[in-house]
Amino acid sequence: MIVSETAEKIKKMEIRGAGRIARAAAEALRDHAGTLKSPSYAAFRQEMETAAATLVATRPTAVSLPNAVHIVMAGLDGTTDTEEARAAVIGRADQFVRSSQQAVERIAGFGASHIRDGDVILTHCNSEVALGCIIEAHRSGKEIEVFATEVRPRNQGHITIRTLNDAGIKTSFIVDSAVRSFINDVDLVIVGADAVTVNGAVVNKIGTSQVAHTAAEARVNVLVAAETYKFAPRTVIGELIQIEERPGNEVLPDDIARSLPHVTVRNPAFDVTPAEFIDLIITEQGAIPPQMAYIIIREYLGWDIAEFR
Ligand code: RUB
Repeated sequence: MIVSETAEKIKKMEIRGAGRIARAAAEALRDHAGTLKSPSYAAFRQEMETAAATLVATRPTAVSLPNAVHIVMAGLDGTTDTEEARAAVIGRADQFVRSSQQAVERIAGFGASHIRDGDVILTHCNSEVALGCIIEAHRSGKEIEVFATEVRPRNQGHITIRTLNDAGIKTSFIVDSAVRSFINDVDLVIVGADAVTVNGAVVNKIGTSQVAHTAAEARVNVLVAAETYKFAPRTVIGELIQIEERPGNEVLPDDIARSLPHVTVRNPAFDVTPAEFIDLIITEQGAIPPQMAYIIIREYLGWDIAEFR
């Protein structure tokens, strides 16, 4: 797919979920590198950088996106030969997509081991990795049930319940505000992440922090399923994760909003759950307490602090 098309699809949320966004961006860069007919290495690099910037600008919260772009674009370094750079970018993109898919599978295995026979699990939004854990637990023969939230305003819960239904998992579909009413029926919360900060805070779909807070009050464990490329290296130098605010008409139709001149619709797409409300973050490198997020950034993302200058 061409870069502008992928960027548009990510913006419009036709491609959504942090992992899928990252893979789509890597593939778009790979395809772009494959088709460019740049007259020189400098021109090739310039065109790749423009494409990378277009992709990164689509959705600001999912750190998987700049991380994936960074990993792929590193193929441009260490050479001034266009064909070498092209091959490196294509190779890195393919490798990223492969390892991302493997990470989802590994996390499913680790996550499933934290789910006991008979557990009732609550999930919020539509996370490929969180669902992977739930489906793997079911596949391995555990009798489980799921509560899935609706996820206003974009209703990602509808995708979640279809996936759970197709897997044959008994599911209760609830509105977001019903979480506290049902939390005492729940044994475990599992959600995904758009970003994990150095202090172990998890940025995920709006409402996740409410769910986690409710779970903490009810002494229900909260697991976050997140590949290591969702950890945010720049938080090491104190950068904050930008929370995307989407158009108000996702929440309230324009004609109604126009008739209410004193009302402003606020529509943040994500929120921040502090580490204290999270019991474990399950990565493809194993399950860690959120306080160990720094280790993942240092050891597994392996980014050099010098890169941030
Ligand atoms: C999706 C969302 C998901 C994370 C993780 O938000 O918050 O929980 O992205 O998803 P949106 P995954 O629908 O606005 O993109 O595990 O699939 O990467």
